[in-house]
Amino acid sequence: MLSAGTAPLAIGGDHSVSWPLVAALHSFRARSVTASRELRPLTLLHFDAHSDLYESVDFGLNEGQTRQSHASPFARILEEGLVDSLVTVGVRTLTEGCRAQLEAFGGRATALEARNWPQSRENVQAFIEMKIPCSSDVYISFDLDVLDPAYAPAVSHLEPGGISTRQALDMLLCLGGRTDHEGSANLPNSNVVSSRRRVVMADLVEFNPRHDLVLGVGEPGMPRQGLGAMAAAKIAKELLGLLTQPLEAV
Ligand SMILES: [Mn+2]
Repeated sequence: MLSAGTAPLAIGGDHSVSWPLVAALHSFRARSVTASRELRPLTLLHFDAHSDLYESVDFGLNEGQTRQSHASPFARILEEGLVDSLVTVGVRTLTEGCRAQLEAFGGRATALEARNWPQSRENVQAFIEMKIPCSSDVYISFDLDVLDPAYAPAVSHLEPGGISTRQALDMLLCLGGRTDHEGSANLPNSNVVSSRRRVVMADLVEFNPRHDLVLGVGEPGMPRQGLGAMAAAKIAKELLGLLTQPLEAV
């Protein structure tokens, strides 16, 4: 898909999928370097209740410590230098070990905790301006559990105290230079972003329909809608709206 010039959105799976996806993007970018064309910096914008930075985890499955799971993708991505920087937002589970990992990666990794979420659109924009260089290519990794369970209970690791769907959308819209309206999936914005941050690939992960709250049960003729499924669909639509820029165009 990358070779065909499209900017892919990966949907589904747990967070372990992000490591191979980012590795694929890194390898594609490395092949596209020419003498006359330098790579733009690559920033990974990571929405998540968790930092997913564990060096390794023992899940108690008689497999011992594993370094390849949904708890560790961003440790591997940083170790392998697959991105220039990692910006994690909405996190609210930073253990001492995770904070130590963040520090170990130095200035390449930063985290915006949910409790410090900017309280206005202007401050969200200011955060993006500060953390993501204007000339950046951006990979967005969106773990649905960044949203508070009140908005998206359809995840495996429920973590209260999260951000709202509105707050997540505001950051996506600010990233795309759109603060006026939504529905950007219907409005190709290639002219808007050509000299700005360019979202080149994204994933939306950790949706678990078995934990969803289904609305409309028992109402004859009414469609049954999952609360978390609706939130995921909205996020997917806005991610698609950001992925409209052909990769060849700089
Ligand atoms: Mn998570």
